[in-house]
Amino acid sequence: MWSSIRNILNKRKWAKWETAPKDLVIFHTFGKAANIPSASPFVLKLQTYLRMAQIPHKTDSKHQIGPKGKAPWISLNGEHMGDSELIINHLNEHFKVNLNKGFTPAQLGVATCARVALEEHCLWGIAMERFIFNPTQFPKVVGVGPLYDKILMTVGGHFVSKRSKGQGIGLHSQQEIEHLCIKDLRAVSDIIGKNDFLLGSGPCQDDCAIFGILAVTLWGQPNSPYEKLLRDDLHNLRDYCIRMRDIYFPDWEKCIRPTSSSISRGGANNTNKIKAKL
Ligand SMILES: N[C@@H](CCC(=O)N[C@@H](CS)C(=O)NCC(=O)O)C(=O)O
Repeated sequence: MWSSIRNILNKRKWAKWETAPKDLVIFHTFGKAANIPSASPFVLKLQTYLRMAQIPHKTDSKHQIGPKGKAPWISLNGEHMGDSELIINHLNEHFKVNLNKGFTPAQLGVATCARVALEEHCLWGIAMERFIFNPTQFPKVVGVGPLYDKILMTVGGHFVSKRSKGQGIGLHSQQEIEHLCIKDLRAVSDIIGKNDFLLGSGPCQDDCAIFGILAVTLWGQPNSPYEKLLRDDLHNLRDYCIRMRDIYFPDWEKCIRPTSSSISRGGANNTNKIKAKL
């Protein structure tokens, strides 16, 4: 019932996107965060994919929540679509993109498993850290004002608590959850090893998703055990984030929301200096 009403209201609200130029992707997303273009790993994933695939797009942060009740979503040639992975599959077909050339099915299988471990499992540890275990930090990343922060943390905390229990991970203790999620991050660190990218010296499609989660862990999760792990221990993951950022976001500073408390990380294409600062 509610979803039918929502669909009718949305159709009216989104009518303006139906007249966008042909083949221009309208990328609907949350606003910029401090230190990172988006605090949402799925938004950052899709934003990275659009850049990797060089697909023409325009960003809209007015209509943030899409047809599946989540961000990111896109409008393309009069159609609206949600879910980062389904969107990527659709754009691959529509624009004849293949970012997986040169990899074997076995390698791509590993990439899928790494992506799913981070997006569908580790993500819950990250969300619980943000909204439940350490809720004073997340407003510093996304916060735009005390009232908004309060609503976000109250509503977000309610949903994360409920959904993480539905997923299963939310039934564990904080210590158990951290143990499980750190295990995921260590597994991805082992897969990347000394590679520049997930599967080797060149990127594959799933690098956008891996970057989405890892970048949020490193730059969007202050004072969390996961941030600490990447900064102090899993240096190949930290360096991977810096590498992806420098390659695909040479305009990173323009993509983030400036705040007085932003961590100084130097300019883009400045990997060594940045490494020294991290
Ligand atoms: N599977 C979806 C997940 C998207 C998602 O969970 N987005 C979150 C932000 S990180 C969201 O919009 N949450 C709002 C809500 O659940 O109400 C995708 O890949 O796009």
